[in-house]
Amino acid sequence: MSTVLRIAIQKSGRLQEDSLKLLKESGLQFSNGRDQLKAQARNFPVELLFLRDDDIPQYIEDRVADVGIVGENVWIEKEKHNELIKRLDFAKCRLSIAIPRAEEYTGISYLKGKNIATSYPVIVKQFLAKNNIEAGIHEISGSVEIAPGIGLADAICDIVSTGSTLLSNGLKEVEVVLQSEAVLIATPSLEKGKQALLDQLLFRIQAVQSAKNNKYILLNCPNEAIEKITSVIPGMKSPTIMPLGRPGWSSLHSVVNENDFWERIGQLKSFGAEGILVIPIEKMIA
Ligand code: PRT
Ligand code: ZN
Repeated sequence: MSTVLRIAIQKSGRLQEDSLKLLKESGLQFSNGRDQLKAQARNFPVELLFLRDDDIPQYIEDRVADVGIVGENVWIEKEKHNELIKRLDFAKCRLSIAIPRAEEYTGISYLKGKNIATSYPVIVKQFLAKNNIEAGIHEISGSVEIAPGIGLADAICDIVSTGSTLLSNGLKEVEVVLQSEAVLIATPSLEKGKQALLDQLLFRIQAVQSAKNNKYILLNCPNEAIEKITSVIPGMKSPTIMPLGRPGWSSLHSVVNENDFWERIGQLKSFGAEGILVIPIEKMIA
């Protein structure tokens, strides 16, 4: 039987769409049957397994799946024998402790002797131990944010993204326990053939991520500005420079990083750049 890499992704929920999108952008083609348990890629030896996110670390430990995509929070909480292979830059959130808004928070010692409701007992326990705090942990599986209001707990530890859930339940965030995003996890020692497939996939994911973080930039500039401009947008090796029809002017093509995009544009304009065009990049391979 030929080697196939089995990738577990969330069946439905916050991770599903972006997980599939990443794999599609990495060139994998699947027939979309949402209700199915498995899907075979048409053009790459990959099989997808659609599972509940909480079950993915266990399936990987049991080697039913080889790799999987879960929130870092789930990966840590489940304490399975899996390795974090790559951070995937989506489903960003934080796991935080929150208390009723009317309470005065006096620092972490406030939590001493309190009862904290959470779906993440392992992570909360580690956090409390690290900070030398003794507190009770009340594990509940959903609707954690209502626990203080119904007298079930003094505080909660739950996922926060915009903070609006806390707000509408009369709570305030007081400690960030963990920053999380979607991660690719895998069995520690994959057999050689599967590892080779994973390496190919990682190479593609890297190309997709680099492309997202960069833009292709074209501009016109007076020839005497070329050196200065090159120093701020050196590109992958060096910019492409072509003479314009107008004497003394050139067209310069390069790559600019998303993070310092606006700062660079400001600099380029001050150096005399004109007619600046910025274009998304689909894949980027260094
Ligand atoms: O059914 P299954 O078990 O597979 O899914 P699930 O319901 O357990 O998980 P799901 O789909 O809700 O979330 C999957 C993963 O997405 C989580 O493990 C996190 O890593 C990540 N993620 C990112 C979030 C959020 N953002 C998020 N906002 N997970 C949950 N929330 C919830 C949070 O629990 C709270 O109720 O949204 C609320 C807070 O959001 P704000 O915007 O009001 O702060
Ligand atoms: Zn879940």
